[in-house]
Amino acid sequence: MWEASAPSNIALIKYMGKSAEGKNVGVNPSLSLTLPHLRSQVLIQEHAQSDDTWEALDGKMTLSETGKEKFLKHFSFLKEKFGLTNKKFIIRSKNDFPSDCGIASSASSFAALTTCAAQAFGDITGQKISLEEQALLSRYGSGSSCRSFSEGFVEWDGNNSITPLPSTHADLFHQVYIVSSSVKTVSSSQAHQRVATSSLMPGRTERVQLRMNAVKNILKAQKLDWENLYSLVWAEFWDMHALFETSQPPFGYFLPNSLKLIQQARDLWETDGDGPIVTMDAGPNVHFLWRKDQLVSANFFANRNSDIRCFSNMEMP
Ligand code: 2P0
Repeated sequence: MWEASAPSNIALIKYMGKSAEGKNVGVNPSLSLTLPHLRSQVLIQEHAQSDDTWEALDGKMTLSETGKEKFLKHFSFLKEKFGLTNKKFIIRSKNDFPSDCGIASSASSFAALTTCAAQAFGDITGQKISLEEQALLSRYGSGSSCRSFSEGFVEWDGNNSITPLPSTHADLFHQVYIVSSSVKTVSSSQAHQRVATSSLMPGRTERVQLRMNAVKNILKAQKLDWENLYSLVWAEFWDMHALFETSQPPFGYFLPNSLKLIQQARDLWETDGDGPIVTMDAGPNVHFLWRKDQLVSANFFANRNSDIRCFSNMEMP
């Protein structure tokens, strides 16, 4: 039996839109921060049945039929890479955070599946593959998962280059507020396709490239330009959500509490000249990043919103 776990990540520069060649090649580069406190775990065991099967590791987690199919398809792809199509396995998985909570778990779960399969198949065949190769293979299962193979900030060019970015600024508090845990009416995979119809798609790559260069410069500088980082990450998540709302037909994820949280952060910036980095994925939940010296503000913010479920790497009230 083989076991592995992998972290999730939150994109500051978003992977949104795939190139026509398929294989989860992003139309633009992206940049994320790894979230070691939000993890998926996978167990793999050979079995005598005629097919690979999936079941929940804790007996509780549910996966939609499409989700299960996508997971098992990636597993088959990995077996093929190692020449192991004749063997059948049972795969058990779970997220360390509740699976019903609306935090996209595809990054951590596909990274954990690829890591675990690489260990298992490496032991069976003697073919050991590097972390870089594992990240590349994971991308075929789910694009964002390729950024979960290193700590800290990670840049993905959208294709075959995944680069950890050395930075002294990655030690941050993270909070994600679960505004809704309902299944999204437009999945991330559908969003990737639908944004191709947006009138704002022309020029998107150029806008991302400018923000990417600016964010990378901030992350590598000795002194952290937090305010500019906030502005760039703010512009980027609104840019992505504007793509959604200008697609044909338009779609969107904002709920009243998403706006309430965002507004509170904006108020903090306006009154104090300081506040958290704010971002959202393709969903209504809101992510905040705080510097370690903002502990008091971060706690105050959490207390004020204690009616909304929150996951964090800080002790929550
Ligand atoms: C990201 N998202 O960069 C962006 C921002 C959501 C919003 O990557 O189809 O689940 O599996 O390659 O990785 C979510 O898309 O898409 C995502 P697939 P994935 O994190």
